Amino acid sequence: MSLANSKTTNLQAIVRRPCPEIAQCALTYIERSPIHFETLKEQHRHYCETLKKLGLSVKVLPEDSSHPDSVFVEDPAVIFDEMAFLNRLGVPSRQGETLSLREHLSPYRSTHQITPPGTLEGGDVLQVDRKVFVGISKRTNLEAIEQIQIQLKSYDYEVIPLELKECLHLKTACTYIGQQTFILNPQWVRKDFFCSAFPQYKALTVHPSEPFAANTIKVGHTLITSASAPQTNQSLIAKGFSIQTLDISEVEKAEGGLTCLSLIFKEGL
Ligand code: CIR
Repeated sequence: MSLANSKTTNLQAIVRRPCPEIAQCALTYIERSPIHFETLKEQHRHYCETLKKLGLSVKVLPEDSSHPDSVFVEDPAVIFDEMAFLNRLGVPSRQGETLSLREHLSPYRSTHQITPPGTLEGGDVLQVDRKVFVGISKRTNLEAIEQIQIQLKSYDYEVIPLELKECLHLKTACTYIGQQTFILNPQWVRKDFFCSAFPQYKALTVHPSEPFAANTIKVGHTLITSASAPQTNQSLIAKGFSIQTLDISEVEKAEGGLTCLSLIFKEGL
C-alpha cells in the first residue's frame, strides 16, 4: 500500500548523505561510541525512502567529508514559507556547512544570513502555525533570536524564546505531533511554554526511560518516530496516532534524531 498522501505532495525534503568522518562528530551531552558507518548509510537510505513513500520529493546532496556533522542538514538553515535563514552554527566545526546549502535553497526562498555574534541552529526552531518557538541552548543565542524576530515580524510570526535544560536542541526536547498535541520531555523543557502559547492544546510526555523520544516528524497524518522509543510509541498508538517507526541507532550515537536529517518545506508557493 502506498503511504502517499495528497496533502504532502508539495513538500520537498533536502537531505545530505553521511560521511565516514561522522566518527569525529561534535558531541555535547552524550558519550562517544563507535558508529557503524555501513549501518548508518542503510538507515539514511531507509529514511529517504520513507519520506518518498509519504509523498515528499527528496533531494539528496552528496557527502561533505570536510564537515563530520553535515548529514544533520536541519541545523544550517531554517525555512519558512516566506523566506529562509542561513544560520551561523554554534560550534566552529560546523560553521562551514551553511555556505554549501545556500545554492540549494536560493531557487526556493529569499535568504537571510545570521551574523555574529548571533548563533542559531535549526534544531532549536519549532514552528507551529504563526508561532515560532526558539530554544536558547549551547548552540543558539539571544542575539540570533533577535535577528530572526526582526525578519519575521513583517510576516506576522510571533517568536517565543525558551530556556532548555541539558539537551542539545529544542526539538530534542519537544515536537508538534498534530491533533493539537505536543510531545515533550519535561526534564528538558517546560510544558507551560507551549500550553500558554496554545491554551487549548495538550502536551504528552515521553516515557521516562526514553528521554529522546520527543523528536518526531509529522508528515500529513503520519508521525515518524524512533524505534529506540518503544514505550512512548505504544502510548502514541494507543492515543490514535498513526506511526511509522525508523531505526536510527547510528544517528542517535552522533547525538542526532529524526528531524536533524532533513530540511522539509513547501515547494511551488
Ligand atoms: C552536533 O552536535 O551538532 C551533531 N553531532 C548533532 C546535531 C543534531 N542536530 C539536531 O538535533 N538538529
